[in-house]
Amino acid sequence: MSEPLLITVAPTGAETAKEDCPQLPTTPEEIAETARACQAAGAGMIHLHVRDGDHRPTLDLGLLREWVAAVRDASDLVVQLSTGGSVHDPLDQRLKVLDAEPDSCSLTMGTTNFGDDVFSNPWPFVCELYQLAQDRGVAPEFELFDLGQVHALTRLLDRYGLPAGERVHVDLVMGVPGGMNGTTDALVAAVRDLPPQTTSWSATGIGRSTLSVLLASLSKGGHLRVGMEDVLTIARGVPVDSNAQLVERAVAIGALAQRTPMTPQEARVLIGAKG
Ligand code: KMH
Ligand code: ZN
Repeated sequence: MSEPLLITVAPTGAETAKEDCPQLPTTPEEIAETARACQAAGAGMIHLHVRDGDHRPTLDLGLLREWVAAVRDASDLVVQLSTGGSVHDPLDQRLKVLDAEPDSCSLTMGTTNFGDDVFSNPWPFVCELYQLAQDRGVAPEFELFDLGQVHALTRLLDRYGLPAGERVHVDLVMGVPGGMNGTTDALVAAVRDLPPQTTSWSATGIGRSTLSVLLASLSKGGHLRVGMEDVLTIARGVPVDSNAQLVERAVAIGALAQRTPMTPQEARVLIGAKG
């Protein structure tokens, strides 16, 4: 029997402006409705970036807590907070994200050119954030933007051991201008080199690489991340209506590969989240 399919939805991100994309969920009410609709469509986990009252990215602890509570009220989704934030967020504030007590946190394994910007993840920061997640019992999702970061994950696990929940869940973020290509060949190379401690992995392709990465991941037995953080069109020149539309498409393509969406509870077990 085929393994159930984890679909993570990344609904907002930190890099798209509300005025450029009014359907982007940027308020607690919109994120609650998004969580409800995406769970109904087949998502098991949500990767959250929080926005302030002006729809701008923020790491304000009060707002982080409010968004986590809004998602928990509206759904059973595993709540993963981004510790990547926006390319402009300072490292010390990114460490404080864990104070909002998410089930999971993203943890990027190295610095990446990010279009014209730099997504900064120096090694000492990565180590500090990882040990904090271990201490707090928060399940990390290791985000890998290039092959060097696959190697860095091996180093991290060898030096500091397993996460608190003893599961190693990886997300390959492909097609960022500055990171690895969003191609089948790049995905195969990254999966081949994942450390042996890896227990599950998903992949997402940014922009026009979204479908090729989705299909490559399914063909290698991986899981999926979809959402408006990563892609804003459903077909060339056609804007996405809602995050649920992207989840529904992932469910439909997953069904062709004989994969059934995981429930949030199954997702919790898969990644080693508490509760
Ligand atoms: N916004 C990107 C610079 C994460 O969430 O951990 C970083 C990002 C990764 O989205
Ligand atoms: Zn993110």
